[in-house]
Amino acid sequence: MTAVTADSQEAYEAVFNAAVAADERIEPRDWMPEAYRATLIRQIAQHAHSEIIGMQPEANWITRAPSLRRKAILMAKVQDEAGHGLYLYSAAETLGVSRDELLDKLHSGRQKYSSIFNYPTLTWADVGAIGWLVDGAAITNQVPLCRCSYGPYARAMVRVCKEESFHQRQGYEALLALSKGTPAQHAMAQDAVDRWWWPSLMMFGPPDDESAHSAQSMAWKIKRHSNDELRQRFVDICVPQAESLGLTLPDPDLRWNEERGHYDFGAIDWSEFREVLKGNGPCNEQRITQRRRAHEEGAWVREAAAAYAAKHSDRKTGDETRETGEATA
Ligand code: BYC
Repeated sequence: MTAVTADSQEAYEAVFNAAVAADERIEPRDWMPEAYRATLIRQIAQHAHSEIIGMQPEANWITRAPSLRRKAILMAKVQDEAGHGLYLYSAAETLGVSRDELLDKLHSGRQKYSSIFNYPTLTWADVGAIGWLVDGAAITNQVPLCRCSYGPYARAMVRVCKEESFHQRQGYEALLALSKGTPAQHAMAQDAVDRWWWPSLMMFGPPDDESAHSAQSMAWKIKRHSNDELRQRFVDICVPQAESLGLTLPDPDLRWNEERGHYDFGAIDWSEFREVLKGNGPCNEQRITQRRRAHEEGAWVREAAAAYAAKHSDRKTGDETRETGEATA
């Protein structure tokens, strides 16, 4: 971003607006409007929280995966989600908030995580449906975020999307195996898709005319597409994939619209979405209780890591002192 010479607020704002208009990246040390910073903190924190809460429904199946191969794959995937949380908390920290503060807001319900993770994983097929639909929806939403105007978030998204694309394929492959298996396995796959389809469409957020933040976030080039545009893109991708899987999407109104060049789909039950956001989804309480417990039980790990880092940095200072021949205080 070009250096700011004038010190007036308008001059800073003009430089910021010009950088956004020119598709340049805003970096942590650049001046930015406070509302831009707050919007990014809200979205990135919510995204980070979703990654770590999202570990729970899938981790539920690690001990019961049907083979060693499936278990190894699932463990790697759940571990990837933890990694995504770490990149995202680090990106949020560049905006001047601490990870402790963000976790505290998650644990006290002052920040959200994605609605999708408040649904239970009832059978092994749910792991496949999450990979195919939930990770698929996440990629559709996150690929445009690789071009987000805020540099650290955009860069984190590049790696996240590469990993999500593996996740999506493993889910598709696991569902395909079930769909082509015994009639009972096929029925299990169909049941999982029936339960995960509509909540996956809700992941994209409320319809455009009810989306409080979309207009401003798109003007700032944080979001590149509206919630409804991305939802439509996802439906268009999923319909042929469902056909290849030999599974049916649970929507009788789903049909190709030649004129629009898109699939039409049925009405989403937004009252369900609002209830889940209010904390009344099937697993809201379980997810947050488990998260708080994991945080408390992990206190000794954080303390040990901090003590190790402090010891390590003392030793490093000692080494440098020896090298320069300076006396230590
Ligand atoms: N769930 O004005 P809007 C993953 C809230 S993790 C809950 O449209 P915005 C994975 C919204 O926050 C993937 N809340 O908002 C992990 C706002 O409330 P506040 C997670 C939602 O921000 C493990 C209000 O509704 N992905 O892939 O412009 C295993 C009005 O909405 C939801 C991300 O986080 C929702 N679904 O647009 C497997 C992507 N939708 O904050 C997979 C990054 C909306 O004013 N985030 N709300 O209280 C985004 O792209 C945007 O934040 C959204 C919403 C599209 C989600």
